Amino acid sequence: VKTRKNWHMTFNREQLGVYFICGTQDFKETDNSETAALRCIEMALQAGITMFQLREKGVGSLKGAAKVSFAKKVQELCETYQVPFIMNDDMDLAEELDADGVHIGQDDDPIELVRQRFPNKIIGLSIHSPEEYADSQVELADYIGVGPVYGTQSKGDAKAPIGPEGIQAVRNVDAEIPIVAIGGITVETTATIREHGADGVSIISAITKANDVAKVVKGFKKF
Ligand code: TZP
Ligand code: MG
Repeated sequence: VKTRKNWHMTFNREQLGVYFICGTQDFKETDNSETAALRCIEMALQAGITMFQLREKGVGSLKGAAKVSFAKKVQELCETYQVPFIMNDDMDLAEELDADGVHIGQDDDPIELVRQRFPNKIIGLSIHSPEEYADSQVELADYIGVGPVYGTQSKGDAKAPIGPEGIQAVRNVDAEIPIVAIGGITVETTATIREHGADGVSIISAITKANDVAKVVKGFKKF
């Protein structure tokens, strides 16, 4: 177990409950992926997601000024619903917009530098296994994202699925650290995942591809 400081005074593990992640690339089958994304994000906020991460990344994602302008619109929505706005990977944009937090993977800026740069932001770090937990400075993070639990279509370079047992394996080495599970999660698998030690679930496609976003979000909220 690594001793952690309460970096972000307002962060608590309940905020990981239903953590929605997306970017316009997750709506590329629609006519206007930006409009579709904003509509979905607002429905999800209205239905009660507890945290939001902008992950504008991969094939078809916005770049430059278009990304900045889209991010500002998403941030405004999050502010309206008082839900933390977390930026994936893009530390410069997180600074420019003064996002509530950032999420980084093992190949992004080192967490030591990110924590120096953002002493008061929520920082999430991706962790795949107890070995990666041991090798990472998780004590500088507010929460860890553990997965992929199941197979996923939403991340091209996703690692091998770890199953609910993989969540339990990380929980077993740290009883306290806030954990959000990720990867192929549906309403149906959420109970099992939480029983294996996750404080919450982070989801892309189960929400972005939902016919009824509000119904799915409320389904995730029952746990
Ligand atoms: N990291 C590990 S799996 C994943 C990310 C970003 C994608 C999760 O998306 P989905 O659609 O909920 O499987
Ligand atoms: Mg990353």
